[in-house]
Amino acid sequence: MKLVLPKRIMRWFLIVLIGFLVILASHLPVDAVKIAFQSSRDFGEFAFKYNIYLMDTSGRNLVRLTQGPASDINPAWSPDGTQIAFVSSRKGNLGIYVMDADGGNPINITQSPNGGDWSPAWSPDGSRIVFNSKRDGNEEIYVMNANGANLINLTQHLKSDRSPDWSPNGSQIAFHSDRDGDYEIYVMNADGTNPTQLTQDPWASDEGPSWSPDGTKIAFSSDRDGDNEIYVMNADGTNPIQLTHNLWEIDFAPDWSSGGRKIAFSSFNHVLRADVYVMNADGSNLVNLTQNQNADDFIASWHPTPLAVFPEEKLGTLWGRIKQNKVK
Ligand SMILES: [Ca+2]
Ligand SMILES: [Ca+2]
Ligand SMILES: [Ca+2]
Ligand SMILES: [Ca+2]
Repeated sequence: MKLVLPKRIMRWFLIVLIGFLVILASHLPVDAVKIAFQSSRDFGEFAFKYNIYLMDTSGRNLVRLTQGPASDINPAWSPDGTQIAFVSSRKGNLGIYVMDADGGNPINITQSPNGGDWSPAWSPDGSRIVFNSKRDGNEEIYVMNANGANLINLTQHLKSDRSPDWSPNGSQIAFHSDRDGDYEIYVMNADGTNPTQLTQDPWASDEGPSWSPDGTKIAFSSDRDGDNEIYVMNADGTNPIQLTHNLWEIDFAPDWSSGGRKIAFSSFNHVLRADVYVMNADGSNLVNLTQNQNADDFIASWHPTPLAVFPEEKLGTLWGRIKQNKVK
């Protein structure tokens, strides 16, 4: 009889503990399992043409999302993971397009006769797309509604302003510019005001900023030690840390996982063939996901939500039902 009470308490303790852990787990950030990227594998060596592909974060289950003779590049997931913005030459010059996550329904949303549109990124609420373009003679950062309306030049600076990335809280846009003579990372308010220089590295090209999902850090690439590597710094520019040490490889274009635990990036190896890599956010556990020596695979965009849109996954089915408003 003496042991009954402790056993019962033990059982309730375990139930409460398991319940607590389940609730905790459901609130932990989760990394999505899909990465979009551009690949030259359909066009042969040195064609410098690309299609957009999808793969698992294991590097498996490749799916081609675009086809045709034009180049499709620079994929960028919408924040809800249902669409991908990209750049295509299918109308002659480079314009911004948006397609469904399965590659369907591509729509051309910029139609500048000068083209030169590049590097789209979404606002965190999905309502706007920021990109850079040299349509007016020099590279500027432009913002527009996600359907292409209300185009605004945010930078209006004679130097090259490129590679915008919207902060997760929506208030700022990071980009790189050579306005001090060489490329540095800058942030500005989302309306283009108050541009602020974050890196101060003369001679080095600091490029391709990517905000961490919690908004506290910015990853970027730099050749400040003589060879292009991935770095991460606080969002105010302090405490830069070198994450990669891949001598003779050009590491660039970092993109954080949805949960913030990993960073995908692109790397040209010593024979200038590109692959997509993933590492932990501290630089450990580096993995080559594409491992394709016959083609260039680069510009990774990590799916932004843990709910994948793909029917082979149970969560994907749930997401599909949410999309169709069948789950209220
Ligand atoms: Ca400019
Ligand atoms: Ca610099
Ligand atoms: Ca390197
Ligand atoms: Ca490759």
